[in-house]
Amino acid sequence: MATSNVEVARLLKELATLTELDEGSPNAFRVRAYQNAERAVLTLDGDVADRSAADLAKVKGIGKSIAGRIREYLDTGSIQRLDELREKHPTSKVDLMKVPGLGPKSVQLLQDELGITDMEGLAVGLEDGSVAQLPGMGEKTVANLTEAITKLGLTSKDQRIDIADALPPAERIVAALEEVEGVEQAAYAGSLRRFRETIGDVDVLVGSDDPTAVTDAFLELGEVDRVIGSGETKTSVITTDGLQVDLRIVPPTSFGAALVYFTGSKAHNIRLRQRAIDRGWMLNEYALAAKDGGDVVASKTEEDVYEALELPWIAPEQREDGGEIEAALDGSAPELPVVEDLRGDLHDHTDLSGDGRDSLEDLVAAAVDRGLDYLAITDHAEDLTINGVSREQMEEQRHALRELEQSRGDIRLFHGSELNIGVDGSLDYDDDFLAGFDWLVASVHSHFGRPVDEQTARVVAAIRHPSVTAIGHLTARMLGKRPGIDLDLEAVLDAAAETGTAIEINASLRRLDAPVEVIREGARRGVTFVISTDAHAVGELERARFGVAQARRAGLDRSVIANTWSVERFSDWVDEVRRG
Ligand code: DGT
Ligand code: CA
Ligand code: CA
Ligand code: ZN
Repeated sequence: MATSNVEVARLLKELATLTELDEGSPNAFRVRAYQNAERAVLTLDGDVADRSAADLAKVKGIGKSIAGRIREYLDTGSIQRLDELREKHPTSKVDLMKVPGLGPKSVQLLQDELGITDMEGLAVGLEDGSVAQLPGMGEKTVANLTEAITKLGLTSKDQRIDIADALPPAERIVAALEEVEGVEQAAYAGSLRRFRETIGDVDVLVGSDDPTAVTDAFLELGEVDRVIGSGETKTSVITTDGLQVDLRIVPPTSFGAALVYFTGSKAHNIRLRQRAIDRGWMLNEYALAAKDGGDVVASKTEEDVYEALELPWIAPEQREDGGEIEAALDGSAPELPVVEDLRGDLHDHTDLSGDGRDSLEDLVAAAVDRGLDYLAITDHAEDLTINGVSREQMEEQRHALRELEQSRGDIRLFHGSELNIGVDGSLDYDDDFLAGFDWLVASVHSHFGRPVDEQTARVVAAIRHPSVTAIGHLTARMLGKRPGIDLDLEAVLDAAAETGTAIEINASLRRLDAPVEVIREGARRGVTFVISTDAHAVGELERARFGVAQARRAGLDRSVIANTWSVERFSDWVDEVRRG
């Protein structure tokens, strides 16, 4: 994607957030308009910079006034409205909105009544009881807020960033560094490579014999906002997104050893170092070598280092000293999935529901391009007020889908829907109509705050429905924004195992749902999983790899992931699940 598209999308997102704060509502028309425009820019073909304001206003999702603001940025380098909003609402206030339970109205109230504009102020106000005195802040709310800021680690001193905000800039930086002359290898390491949900800082590693050239190129990247420190082989910066990036440059021959070292985790590294010591060697970021800087045993690739330590290469997502070394040694390690194992995608939206961007034809063509053998189309069912699809539209789509499948002949299509699990466990349409679909994902999209027994009952009811084949984003969490619903996981997972209804691993970086611990427990209980992109646009099919990484972090064996199966096996299994 063109750099300017990424930049413009980022500014539109900031405008949406600041407007939400300014207008006191996440549903304000202007907030929605900026959000729609952000999506439109991210999925736009070609460079925004090549389009006039009038052309931009013709793009679906971009209105005339926003088109003007985009052009203003492209022509002048700034947007006056954005500067005004930034002035009025400092970043620390925006951070406050990330605390679950605090919306734009209450953030404004905190400022107006108590002068609280940042996380530290909130922590103090919660402790001294002044927050509890505010209208609408009952004892319960205060307790929830206190728990939320502790749980999310959202204190001003120890800010961690959601993986969704860290991964795209890290990938852009690595891609840019790979283009620099003399760079032989480049990768991100650290917690990001281990695929943790939150990231302290991004560690980038480069193998090159010309560290000066690499450092210069790094500092010239558009994303670098300020430099914290820069030496010959180590440089730390803060990006324009507020992300800390540590760059290390090592000789290409040391790249494998350095990648092991900086991927961590510390606990995993300690175990490796012990195995080195046991063999009379030492292990550092340059090599596995004889003691006192003697002969190098291994250093060029990670595989070499692990092999010398008499271990198979261990997947980065597993490196937490959570039993992965023992499993590797006794041969009980799972066979982890890779993205090429996925032969189908089972949760995909077209432009038939209001929030999908691309047509059925385009989505199917893109799935074929990705080498998929099967695809389920699952537009939102009628009960989702904003985006739901009526029966008639569903029937028309089914007809179009069957014709497309026939005429193409190169992919198997399943006609499905994403149903809404009502607060009482009821589903959209009626049972007869539901029986007419090939594949049904049922998901929680509302009533997130109910007590655990109600949430468990509604989800178990959906699992037990004969036509439902998978549960979408099980906990409905939004990382950093909204905790998952309270569920009795044992009851839910046992019901899924018993009925065969699959639990989805939703690949959106904002969701990564089911969470890792839930996947692990589900696997122990015999649950079948699917890895789904929940794509709302062609470009989002690509995020399958994040769902795979989530499964790898959970140590899930690929044999229990239904969309790694051949279409024949998958289809037989669906029939079985639906027969009960
Ligand atoms: P983060 O940034 O807090 O999300 O977590 P990490 O794991 O990325 O930690 P970070 O950035 O401090 O360091 C990156 C990796 O470098 C870490 O996973 C292991 C390695 N590392 C850092 N400091 C040490 C150390 O003192 N000893 C050893 N053995 N390894 C270290
Ligand atoms: Ca790090
Ligand atoms: Ca670091
Ligand atoms: Zn969906």
